[in-house]
Amino acid sequence: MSPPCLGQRANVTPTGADVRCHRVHLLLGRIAYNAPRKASMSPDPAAIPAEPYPFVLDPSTTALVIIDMQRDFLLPGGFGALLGNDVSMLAKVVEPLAGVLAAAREAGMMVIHTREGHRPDLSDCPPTKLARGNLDTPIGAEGPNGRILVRGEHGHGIIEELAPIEGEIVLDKPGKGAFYATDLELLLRNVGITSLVVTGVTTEVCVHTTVREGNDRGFECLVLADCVGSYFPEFHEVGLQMIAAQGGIFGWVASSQDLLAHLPTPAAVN
Ligand code: C5J
Repeated sequence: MSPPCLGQRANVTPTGADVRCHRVHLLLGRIAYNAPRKASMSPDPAAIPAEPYPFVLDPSTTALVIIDMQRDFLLPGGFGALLGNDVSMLAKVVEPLAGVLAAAREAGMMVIHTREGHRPDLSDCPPTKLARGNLDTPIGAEGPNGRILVRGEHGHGIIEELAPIEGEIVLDKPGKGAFYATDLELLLRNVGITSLVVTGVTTEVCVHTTVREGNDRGFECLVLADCVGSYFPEFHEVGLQMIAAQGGIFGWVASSQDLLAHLPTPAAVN
C-alpha cells in the first residue's frame, strides 16, 4: 500500500482517547511526520501522550528550542519587570526545563537557545517597539542589569541554570518570533530537523510567535506545558489550548514528564 501523503492527514479527524499517533512517510520514506492513528491500530509505545494526539519524537530530527530564558525576562530590574510584570511567575519553568535540557543533551538532540534583544545602537529595534509601553526606562536605557534588552549586557544573558554549553546554538533575535530576521530556518534545514520541542518564555508572546512561524514553515512543534511560562496565568492556559485546538492547528502540547518518559536514548535510536 502506498503511504498516505500529508494532505490526507488534514482530513483525518482525531477521536480523543481512541487516537494514537503514527508516522506518515513522505518522499520515499525519508521524512516522517506525525499523524492521527485510527482506533483499530495498536498504540505506538514510543508515542508521547500529547494534545490533540500522541507525538512520536525522533531525537535525530528534533531540536529543543529554548525561548528567551534571559535575566531580562526572569529577574527583577529587567525588561519584563519594567513592563509592570511579576517576574516570579516565570520561576516555576526553570526546574522542569533544566531536566528537559539535560535529557535532550543526553539524547544527542540539537539545542537552540534564543535571546530577544538589540544591537547597542538599537538600529535593529523598530521605533514602534521602542515607543511601546511608554516606559521611563525603555529598551536601551541603563537598568540594574545593564542596558535593557541590549546584546552583551548582563540582563540580556541566559540564566545560569540553563546556560548554553559548547556546541549549542545561541540565536539572537530582534523580534518575538525566533524565525523573524534570523538564520534559524537555514540552521534547522541544513541538519534535517523536522520537529521542534518548544520551551521558554513567554507562552503567549515569543513562544507562541515561534510556534506559529515554525508551523507555517512545516516544522512539527511540540510545546511542553510546564516548560513554558507567562506573567499571566490565563494567557498561558488559553495560549496552550490555542496550539492544540482544531486538531493541532499550530502543534501539540505535552508535559515534560511525558516527554522524559518517552525520549529515546541514543542507544535505543541506533
Ligand atoms: C516578551 C518574550 N514577552 N520573550 N518577550 O516581550 O516573550
